[in-house]
Amino acid sequence: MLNLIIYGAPGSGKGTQSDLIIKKYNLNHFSTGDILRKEIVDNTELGQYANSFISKGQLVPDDVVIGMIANKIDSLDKDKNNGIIFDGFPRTVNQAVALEEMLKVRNLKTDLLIELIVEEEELINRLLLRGQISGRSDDNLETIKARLDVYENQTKPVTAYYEKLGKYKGVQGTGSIEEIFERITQVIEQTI
Ligand code: B4P
Repeated sequence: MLNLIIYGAPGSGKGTQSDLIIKKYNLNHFSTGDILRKEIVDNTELGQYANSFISKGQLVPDDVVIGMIANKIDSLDKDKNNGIIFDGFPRTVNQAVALEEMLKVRNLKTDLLIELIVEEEELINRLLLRGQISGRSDDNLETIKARLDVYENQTKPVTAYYEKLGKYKGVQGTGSIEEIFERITQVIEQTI
């Protein structure tokens, strides 16, 4: 069993690398961003509520995303669970504390947080490029800058939390997708 957090700034490639990691290690993929976007597309009440934050580059309130992740964990078939990738969660220290607690009471734990390290100019370029095709309400320059501010102020402290737990590993997130995946694989192999 391998429970992994893939962490990084907006556009650092969390979703991109998660797709490769889940295939190689046969893991469940819990992406709070994907779950919220599905709610937005389905125009549910939760989707409308979430979009009022996402379109401004703000975080969706902790209680909403924490509840979503708890439901996902409880929906797993325990006998067939090889592990989970948490992608884009936790994004605040509050979420990190809640995640560790909800795993503990279910006799589970996180093994590793992998940060994808990418400089700001590259992040902005990637997200603007994606914005040309994604149709996402948050891939425009103004919202990208707001997301990067939120990341600096609210999400960054999550790394110190996992450093203290001895579970933090940083990986350079620039280069080809395959090169980055190779770096991530090396870190995972040192852990399992
Ligand atoms: P997310 O869906 O998590 O969005 P992201 O940070 O933009 O994505 P990611 O880092 O996965 O980037 P990707 O691989 O796609 O969240 C969106 C919003 O939802 C948040 O801003 C927030 O409002 C809300 N939300 C989500 N989780 C939440 C939580 N826990 N709490 C509160 N609110 C929450 O890559 C980006 C682009 O780069 C892609 O176009 C990709 O093709 C490209 N790319 C990837 N790797 C590359 C490489 N090596 N070289 C060049 N380009 C690359």
